[in-house]
Amino acid sequence: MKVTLIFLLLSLFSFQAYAGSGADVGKVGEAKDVQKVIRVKMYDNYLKPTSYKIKAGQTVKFIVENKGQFVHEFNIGTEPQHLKHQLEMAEMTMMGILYPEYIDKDKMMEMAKMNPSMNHSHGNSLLLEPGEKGELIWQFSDNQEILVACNVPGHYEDGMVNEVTIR
Ligand SMILES: [Cu+2]
Repeated sequence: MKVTLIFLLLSLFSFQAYAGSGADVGKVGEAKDVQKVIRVKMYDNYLKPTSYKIKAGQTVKFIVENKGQFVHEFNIGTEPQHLKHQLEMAEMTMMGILYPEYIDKDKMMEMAKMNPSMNHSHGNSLLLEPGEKGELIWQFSDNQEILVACNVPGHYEDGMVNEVTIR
């Protein structure tokens, strides 16, 4: 059980933890390299804009706001990566960390203490409560299969998944 928890939280905080088995979709970018800023609003259950046009190698800053009544995630990955992450999100729900309207952050932090490598909250994903705003800087690869999605249980199936066109 303990091992499962560490793996789960590691996956949550660090993209690398589950990128190993998947395709290369890029990496965390640096503020000085930002070439494009995209504002994203998350609703119940869809994202705006609904598609993104990005150049291969471009560093993009996403300013993401949760305008919905439920917790939503902004996550950059391929379909297999999203499907894998959905299992972890479902596990978070079962453990009483992730609720439809909020995240039990104390519980999440308590579990993160078990592994010091979880200190960096940067990655390919933002998990936001209603009203919360977050930023993510990502340098895209030339992968044509990249999707932006929310992996909160049920939301992907509901249509919270958008295509990224890499030119
Ligand atoms: Cu969602």
